[in-house]
Amino acid sequence: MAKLTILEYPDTRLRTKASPVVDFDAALGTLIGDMLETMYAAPGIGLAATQVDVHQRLLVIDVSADRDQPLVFANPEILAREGVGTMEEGCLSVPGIFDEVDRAASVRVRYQDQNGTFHEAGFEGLLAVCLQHEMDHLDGRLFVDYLSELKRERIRKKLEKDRRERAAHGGSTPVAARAL
Ligand code: GNR
Ligand code: NI
Repeated sequence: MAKLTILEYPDTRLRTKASPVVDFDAALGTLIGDMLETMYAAPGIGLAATQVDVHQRLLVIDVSADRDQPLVFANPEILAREGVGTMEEGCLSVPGIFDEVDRAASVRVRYQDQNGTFHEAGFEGLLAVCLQHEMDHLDGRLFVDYLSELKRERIRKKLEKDRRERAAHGGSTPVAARAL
């Protein structure tokens, strides 16, 4: 297993629209293992392939308290949405920034597992929010896109400054490692 590098806003590679997963082979299994390792190490509750510069429609999630219930979604599609709810979101690609986003409260999703088998299931709560957040990544969207232009510009400037300081002082601008 290997920990992968997570792209950070405003890296334009995060804007890539991912292509469907077509090969459900050993290499996909390796990528999934590496994405899970990267997500757990971060730590995060989800990770989309886009964030590690792999532009396939693949994402992993684990919202369990014990971090022992990994979920894998390939080629996910939302069949139906219900209700709306607001949650404070964060993103490993927008480190240290948290803000409220409105999303569907529950979603019905069709997806494939790592063997290519199709599934259909309903999700709600944090899992539904995380799924929508990750599926946005696969279409090149970030949670900051739902904020005002003013907030987005402030965030971009802060992250560019953080990045410059990290480069200058060899690496440690503290980033809130809370909850996520
Ligand atoms: O770790 C994460 N936490 C989180 C919290 C609220 C809403 C969405 C998320 S996803 C995020 C990890 C990440 O950036 N996935 O793309
Ligand atoms: Ni994210």
